[in-house]
Amino acid sequence: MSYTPTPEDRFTFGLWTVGWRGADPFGDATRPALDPVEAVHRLAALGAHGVTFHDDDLVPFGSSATERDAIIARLRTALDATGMKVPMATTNLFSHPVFKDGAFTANDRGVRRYALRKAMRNMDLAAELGATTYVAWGGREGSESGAAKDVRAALDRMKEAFDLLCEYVVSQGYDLRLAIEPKPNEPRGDILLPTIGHALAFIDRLERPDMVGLNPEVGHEQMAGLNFPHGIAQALWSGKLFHIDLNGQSSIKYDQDLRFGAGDLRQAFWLVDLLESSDYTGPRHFDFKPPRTEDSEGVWASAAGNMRNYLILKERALAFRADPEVREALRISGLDELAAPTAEDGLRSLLDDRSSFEDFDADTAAERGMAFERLDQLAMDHLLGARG
Ligand SMILES: [Mn+2]
Repeated sequence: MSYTPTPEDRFTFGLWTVGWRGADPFGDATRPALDPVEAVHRLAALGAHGVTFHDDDLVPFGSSATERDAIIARLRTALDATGMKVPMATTNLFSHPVFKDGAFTANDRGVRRYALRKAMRNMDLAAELGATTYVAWGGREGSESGAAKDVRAALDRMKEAFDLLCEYVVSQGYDLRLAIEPKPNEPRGDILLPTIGHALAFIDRLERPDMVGLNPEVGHEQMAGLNFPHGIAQALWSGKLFHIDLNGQSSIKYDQDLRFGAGDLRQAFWLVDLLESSDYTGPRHFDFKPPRTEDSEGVWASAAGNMRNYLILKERALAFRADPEVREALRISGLDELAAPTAEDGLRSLLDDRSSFEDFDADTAAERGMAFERLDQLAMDHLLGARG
């Protein structure tokens, strides 16, 4: 199998990823600014399918209408020349100091109204460029201290914001769905809708829940110590995996945004195994940061590594599932049993079945070894290339 990506693999990158200049809380930028047009050409040459952007990645905050039009025209030319797509766009509601207390849930009502208008303005551009997913990451929707935020009121305002954004999409006739990106903390001490589970519960309370789903990010769930493939499985089960942010994270610490496959390699393997066996057909979107140690060429090596690692893991996951010994091990471990309903004949039949309880021999059932270790070692052998 070739590890060379093609547009059919649907790999996409945020302009802010390869364009990250390496400024962090302790140090200045280590790389020059990257022209979004160059990013489009370089990513296309590497085999990517498209790019995504925050409004301010493309059009610097405060640009005039004339400047904005010229920038968009240049991008469109680059997209046309390369065949690159824009499947998703999002809003920067966190960089400008006006958003220091959040955007949709800022205590200041004027900031909330401005944030909604800023999002809607970029939705116009997203729709114009053919995007079908609009991501909402509420990086500053949260607090550092208890009394600073009435969380129930803030959730009312968050619901109001999503209801208004959905109404706007419908009123404009756009083919756009919204995708919430959960994150537990950073840059705020604690962020609202911190995990996939919190966001799923929130979506159920919206006026148009069918229009809103998730854009989970690998590192964000792992920052909370959670199992990312489990979260993605629940998002899929709920019909809410609208988009996905792939990257790498090593355990519970600051948001590392390593290239995909770096960090927790085993979770990356199970994630690819899950995505490739699911009905998810959306982009494989990378939201990573090339470390600030890299020069401009190192950025492209880092970008290419994301796609290469995905394709290697895809090959290994497919080989794992196709291996007859694995299939037998899965059967022995009871995976086919788990797929069968527990009481297909209903409650009455369960209650009437003495073998289910009165005559059930718990001690004998307890003797069954699950053989998960042998199964997992087969997966490890496939992952590490130690098989076949
Ligand atoms: Mn991140």
